[in-house]
Amino acid sequence: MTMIRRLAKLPVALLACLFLASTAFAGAVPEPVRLAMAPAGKPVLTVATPYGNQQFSLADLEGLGMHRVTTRTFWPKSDGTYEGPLLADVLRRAGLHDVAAVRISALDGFSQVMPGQDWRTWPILLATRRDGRPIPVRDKGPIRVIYPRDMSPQLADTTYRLRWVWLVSRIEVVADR
Ligand SMILES: Nc1nc2c(c(=O)[nH]1)N[C@H]1C(S)=C(S)[C@@H](COP(=O)(O)O)O[C@H]1N2
Ligand SMILES: [Mo]
Repeated sequence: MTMIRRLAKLPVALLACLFLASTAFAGAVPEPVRLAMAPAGKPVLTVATPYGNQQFSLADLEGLGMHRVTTRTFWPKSDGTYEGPLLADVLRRAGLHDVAAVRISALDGFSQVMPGQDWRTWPILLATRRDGRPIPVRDKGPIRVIYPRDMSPQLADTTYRLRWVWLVSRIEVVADR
């Protein structure tokens, strides 16, 4: 009798697990989102290509199509919801989608090389907003690299941690090696 009762509870437990799994991953995969456009403004990002520099304002970046992701980061205060264009779309606009790697540099002099495999594998955001609002420089904006970390356990690897550049100001091609 107790055995039968226990068995009867199994589907309930399974459903509860499915429900928890679905909420845990809600928003973990970047999705297109519509937001009021940033006003036209000054360039905030330079993309250096073999054919010359391309400048992007926040409005230019957001005009490429906004995506939203909710994710953990490596820094508890940074966990949350971000919106911005896909890095892949920005690089495509600049003609750099297929290059081997880029160097992403920041206003504070920090920079990291990101291999092309990253933006060709993952929908990485060049976030211009957090919770729908522009990100102030003191909060690591106005542009910040956001990996969709909760999409895959692979992205929890510390290899990726340094590539979460904030205060992004410049992207350039790294010579194929
Ligand atoms: N612009 C910028 N981005 C940056 C950094 C930085 O100093 N400047 N630090 C990197 C490093 S070393 C890590 S671990 C993370 C977090 O740095 P934090 O521990 O100072 O928050 O972001 C990375 N992105
Ligand atoms: Mo760090």
